[in-house]
Amino acid sequence: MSNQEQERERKAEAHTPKTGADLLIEALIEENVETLFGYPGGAVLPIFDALYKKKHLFNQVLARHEQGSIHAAEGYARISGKPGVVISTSGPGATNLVTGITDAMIDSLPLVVFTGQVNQPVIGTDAFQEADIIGITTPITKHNYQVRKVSDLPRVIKEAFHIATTGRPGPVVIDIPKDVAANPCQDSYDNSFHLPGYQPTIKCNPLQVKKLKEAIQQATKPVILAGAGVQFAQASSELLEFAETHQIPVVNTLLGLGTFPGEHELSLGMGGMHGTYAANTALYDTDLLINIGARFDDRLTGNLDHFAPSALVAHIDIDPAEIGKNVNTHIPIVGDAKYALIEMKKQIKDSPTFKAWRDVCLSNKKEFPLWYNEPTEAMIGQWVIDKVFKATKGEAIVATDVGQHQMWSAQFYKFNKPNRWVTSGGLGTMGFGFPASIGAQLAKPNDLVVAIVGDGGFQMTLQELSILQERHLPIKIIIVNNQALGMVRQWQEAFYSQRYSESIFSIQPDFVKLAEAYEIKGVKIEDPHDFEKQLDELIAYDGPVLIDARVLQQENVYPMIPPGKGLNEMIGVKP
Ligand SMILES: Cc1ncc(C[n+]2csc(CCOP(=O)(O)OP(=O)(O)O)c2C)c(N)n1
Ligand SMILES: [Mg+2]
Repeated sequence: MSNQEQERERKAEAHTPKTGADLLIEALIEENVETLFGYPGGAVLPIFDALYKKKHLFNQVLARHEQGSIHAAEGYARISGKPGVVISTSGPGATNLVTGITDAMIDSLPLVVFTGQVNQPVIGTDAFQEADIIGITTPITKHNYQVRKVSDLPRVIKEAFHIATTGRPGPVVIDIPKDVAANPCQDSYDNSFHLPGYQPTIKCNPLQVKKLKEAIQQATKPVILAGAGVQFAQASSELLEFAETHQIPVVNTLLGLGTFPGEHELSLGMGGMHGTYAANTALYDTDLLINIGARFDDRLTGNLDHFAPSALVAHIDIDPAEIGKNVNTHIPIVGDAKYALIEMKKQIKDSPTFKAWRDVCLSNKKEFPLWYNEPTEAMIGQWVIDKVFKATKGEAIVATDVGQHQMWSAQFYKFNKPNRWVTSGGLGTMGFGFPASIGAQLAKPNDLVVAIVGDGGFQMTLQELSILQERHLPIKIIIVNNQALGMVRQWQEAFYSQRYSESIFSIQPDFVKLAEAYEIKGVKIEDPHDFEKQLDELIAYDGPVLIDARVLQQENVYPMIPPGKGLNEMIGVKP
């Protein structure tokens, strides 16, 4: 904005009274919000107008669909550790956010979502673009508000940021009727609020840690299960120290990947349905399972009757509702993972060595590694991911969509650091990966971001290609293109007698032309040698790239715990 323009706006501002919308913008500035994912519409016109006057203070991103906005906000939150902020209009704008809000809720991502609402006098009359977003989002938010008085705005916004980012993070919706945003507002954004009913426990009870200490001293086969809670608590270095000091093997959950270095000797890799043999066998045989910040999702546990059947279970979680929800827990430790690990360090100075057990785990890891058959003619997904891992030296931020390519990414991209992995774990939301990569790149503009997507899921949100050129985001998109809904096809092959009901694409867009339509470099690669030859250059390319990597349709994700089976019933462990 030129000085002249600024002066003109300053004068205009001095003559117009402050509104609810102005206060909202003031609040965003006070909360240090830099990046905003918004999409305008009738009910939020006052908010977008207030934003216009302060637009130089924000990095505003106009996705092409509200689902794109919210997944981008999730990717941003996951990588930056800061809340993702979304503004949408009422009715269809708000309902387009529902999948992303649910996704953020189950994966514990902090979001503050502002939805416009119709004017208060017509609420409840089926007014134009009215939707009961409070009713709709009540089960899928950590908390939600409808602001009925402009003087409530400061408190509500302050509480919302606090609730979204503390304790177990999650999405908070603030529904703002148009008249509340447009009304004059005398208040300013102050910092006081009072939430006696919301006091997350950060510091765990040392007596519970003492119980864990005693359990470790009795154990012969301990295992650590590390989930996303370790990342949220920024406790990776404490986890590493704990595991190394006591030489306890570590299994990661899907969302916990990177919280413990994937290439560390003590890492057994991912556990669960498509986890490693070493991880699942350790979870099955252990006599002391130490869960740090994971929620015992059914894709991890498999059949609960076969989950850690002889183990004493300790569970550290900031959300007490998670403890004992799925798995009977003997030592509950409620609190922040970093605090708990520091407390453990204070209390557990020495422990027996678990050398014999550790050697069993490490020999399983060596003897039953993840595998694939080296391609000769056609590429396969696992191989593509392995090559991307090597070409990016394991340093990229990787966002994936949902399906086979996601599981292969989790298996073959070894994350050695936290804050590098963006995936939809709990909800398994197709269409998540590509917009989430945009949020990740905005959070870390100087880092290499790779979006690994399926040909199916990419088609759900590919309209966000517009943002890449517009914002100069050099994301490398790799479509693992099996011309199928691969994961569905795999299940139909294995469990539905190869009846491929609606899982194979008979036509697809020309993805290269599509990239070009958005002024992005696009390449289609079918031959493994070409892929190897071109990959380094494409990764190093100074700008966005879309790679349509054609892979064998019949390839399946192994190993696998078949549905309904237990950790000890894996198939496809060896070629
Ligand atoms: C929104 C949504 N709809 C349906 C599904 C069910 N589903 C899970 S994986 C999958 C196939 C994904 O296909 P693609 O994106 O091509 O990835 P691939 O498995 O082939 O790697 C489907 C349909 C889902 N997870 N999310
Ligand atoms: Mg596919």
